[in-house]
Amino acid sequence: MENYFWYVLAGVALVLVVAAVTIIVGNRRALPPGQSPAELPASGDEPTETEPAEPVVAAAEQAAVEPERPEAPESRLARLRRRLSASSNPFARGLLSILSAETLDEATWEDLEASLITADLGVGPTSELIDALRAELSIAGNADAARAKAVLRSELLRLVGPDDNRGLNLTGADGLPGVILVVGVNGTGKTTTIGKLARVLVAQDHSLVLAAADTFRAAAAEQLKTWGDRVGVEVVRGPEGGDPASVAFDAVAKGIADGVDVVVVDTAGRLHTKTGLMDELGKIKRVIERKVPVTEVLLVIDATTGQNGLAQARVFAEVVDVTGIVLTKLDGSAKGGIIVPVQRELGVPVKLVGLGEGADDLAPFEAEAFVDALLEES
Ligand SMILES: Nc1nc2c(ncn2[C@@H]2O[C@H](COP(=O)(O)OP(=O)(O)OP(=O)(O)O)[C@@H](O)[C@H]2O)c(=O)[nH]1
Ligand SMILES: [Mg+2]
Repeated sequence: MENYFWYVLAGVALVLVVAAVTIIVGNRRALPPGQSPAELPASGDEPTETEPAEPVVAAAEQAAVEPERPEAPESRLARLRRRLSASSNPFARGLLSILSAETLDEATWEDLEASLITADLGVGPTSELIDALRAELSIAGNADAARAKAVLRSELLRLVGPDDNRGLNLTGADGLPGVILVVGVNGTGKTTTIGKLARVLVAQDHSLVLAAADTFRAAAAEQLKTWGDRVGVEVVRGPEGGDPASVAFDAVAKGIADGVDVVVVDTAGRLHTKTGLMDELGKIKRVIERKVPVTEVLLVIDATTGQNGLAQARVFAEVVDVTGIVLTKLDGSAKGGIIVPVQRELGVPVKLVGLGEGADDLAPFEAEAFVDALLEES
């Protein structure tokens, strides 16, 4: 009998131990989805194997000291494409509205016309596009969505033009550096574009020097220096209020002495209507050319400024012989159509587009990729 009592007691104790272990293990596993044990409030428990506290801190520290590397081209292009697609770009939405219209009546065509004009495609290109679409689609209608889209694609491509000449002229003659002069009105994104471009060129193993020929504000040179430091590129600067042409000259002299591939010259933003400042820009170019030819003059235009961008383009082109256009702030802009008239106005191609404020938000402009991104329904 006494033995029987001890058996029962041992059995009860065993059951209690098993129950306690089950509850403890169960509690550890039953975390809400996505929450790791380390995210729970500290309870004095010993760290479990999955405790990620140390590695996370280490990774954060590493990110802070690691020198920056430009984003790989593939993921950059995919991300930039998303910024142009209809879900985030009003210009694309306007274009796609024609494909989803139930009938192609007068009202539909008028709506499309209005949205293209709003997108700054310009009156001439807008009527060309609408006439071509009407001619192609009025017989079959847009019942065949794939065909309607193909027509829209080819007409847009025709307006935007081929990609023959969109590369940057980086190569100077006789082993001398190529020189890129960057110009435009205030705040269009010149300095930011140079910073982004420097990253691209460094990633392509080009050696370069940047020239802070915006001497109006000390902050302008600082801004360029910050970009240069991020990718280990030297920035030549002068005293605040000094002669911008002499900074450009010094930078080019340094570029020649160091045997770099490219010198990129940042200039102060200036209104195209200020004759004195426009003359100064002409002087900067002439002074550089005492040393080496300027191989590329990039005019930076803010896509959101619309038709005023055309007036700017005209005047800058007269003064410095623009060879390529950078269209910035295309991200989320309803004004992407400006690409067409600005190219027509100057007779020079858009070579780069800015699609955000991030360090890698700059892309070479490619007509097919641009049109496809606009027509991509996501
Ligand atoms: N969303 C967007 N913002 C941009 C883009 N490019 C430049 N910016 C922003 O535009 C603002 C002006 O850029 P800056 O590079 O300083 O312009 P800037 O032409 O050098 O200006 P000034 O030297 O004063 O004439 C900054 O806030 C940039 O981050 C772009 O492609 N997209
Ligand atoms: Mg600037």
